[in-house]
Amino acid sequence: MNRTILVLNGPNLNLLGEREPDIYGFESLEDIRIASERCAKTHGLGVDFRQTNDESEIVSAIQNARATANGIIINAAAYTHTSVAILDSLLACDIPIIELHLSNVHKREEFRHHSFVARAATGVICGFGAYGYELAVNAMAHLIAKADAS
Ligand code: CA2
Repeated sequence: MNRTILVLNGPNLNLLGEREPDIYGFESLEDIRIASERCAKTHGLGVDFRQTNDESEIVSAIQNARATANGIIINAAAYTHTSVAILDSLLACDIPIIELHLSNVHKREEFRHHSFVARAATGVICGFGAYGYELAVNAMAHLIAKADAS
């Protein structure tokens, strides 16, 4: 059976590589998509990699993932810290969810320390830059294999 991970990226992440490399690194989101797909392939998994600046599109993508994906990796960007709507859609999913951030949000401003997404996540990865996406794909492969075995 084909297994797919939805990798969902929130607002402004389309600017990666263009601004603030000291915080977010030099890789573009396209570089990250390619690395994520390559990593997923080593586990026999597919990736549905998306970015949107629109909160309602994120909610709809999460709702659709209930029928089309085996796990969700989400970097909700600024919506991480504000969106109950995204949290509610994640809570309605019974597939594994990994919260991901490029930066170590706990080392940054106070308002980034709280995450609504974390309440729905199996685990959280932050502070590893673009490499965090590969860490998240590897962790998701483990969670999907565990779910398949049970
Ligand atoms: O560290 C992360 O991955 C964040 O999710 C990134 C968000 C931020 O609001 C979160 O607190 C942590 C911001 C994404 C903005 O991305 C940019 C990339 C390049 C230039 C400007 C913004």
